[in-house]
Amino acid sequence: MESVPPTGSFIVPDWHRCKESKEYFNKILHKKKQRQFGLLESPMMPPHAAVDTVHYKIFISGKSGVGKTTLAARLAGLNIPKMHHETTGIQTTVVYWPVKLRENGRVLFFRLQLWDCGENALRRFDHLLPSCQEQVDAVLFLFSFTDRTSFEDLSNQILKWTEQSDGCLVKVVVGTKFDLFMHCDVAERDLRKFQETWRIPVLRSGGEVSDGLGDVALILNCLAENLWHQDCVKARAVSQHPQHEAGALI
Ligand SMILES: Nc1nc2c(ncn2[C@@H]2O[C@H](COP(=O)(O)OP(=O)(O)OP(=O)(O)O)[C@@H](O)[C@H]2O)c(=O)[nH]1
Ligand SMILES: [Mg+2]
Repeated sequence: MESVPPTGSFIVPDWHRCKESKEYFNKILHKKKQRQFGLLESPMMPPHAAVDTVHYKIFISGKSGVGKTTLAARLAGLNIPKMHHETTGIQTTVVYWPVKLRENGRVLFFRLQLWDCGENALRRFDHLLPSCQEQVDAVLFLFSFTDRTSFEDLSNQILKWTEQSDGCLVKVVVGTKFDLFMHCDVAERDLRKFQETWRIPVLRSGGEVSDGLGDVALILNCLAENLWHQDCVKARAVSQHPQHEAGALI
């Protein structure tokens, strides 16, 4: 298993709090909230400060009601649903996130396309899962702090996705409803044990959106960092075995 890089190995953590990042973050903000970009839109920098954009597809996995749609809305700066309305098919949401690479100080825009599919729809219609799996770069595995069965099912979910992938899949676990601590059903020691076994980052989400970008930075930076690491590993493999790549193209 390829080890997960410690936080901050590849990208500058908390960069959104630095003054010099303002000109980049201003491009994804509108009235202090994340801007929504249409299909053909993207953040525009002036020509002298042009920035490359890297594209990724992220699938959000987890049982019905765990908070997939809520998390997608939170990450994109959209209104968070108060009620549970089952997602009846696939819903995609695009999030742009500027990142500064540690290695060379280069800035990149990460374009994360979040794929959220209602769990019941996924069971009902067989054609949905293959579309979600096609060329997916990362999976966010959700469990709810208020539902122990969702936590206990994580291992199955992770194994299933690992079998389907060719070894190149970023995996991040997010515990939702962390704000409902009175009803917490998953202890810290369970999380520690899980992390020791799986070596997958475990993040927390929940509560009112209060800290602007700070609320989502941890999850978006973690995704960006692991996606970048995965790309570096892939690039290294190609440079060490160029004949494999050439063979694949024939
Ligand atoms: N308090 C709290 N409520 C949450 C949180 N995340 C989700 N919820 C609530 O949980 C309910 C279900 O959330 P959804 O995001 O609709 O669930 P889902 O995983 O998309 O469900 P399906 O579309 O049926 O698969 C909603 O009422 C949300 O408001 C959270 O972090 N904290
Ligand atoms: Mg949903």
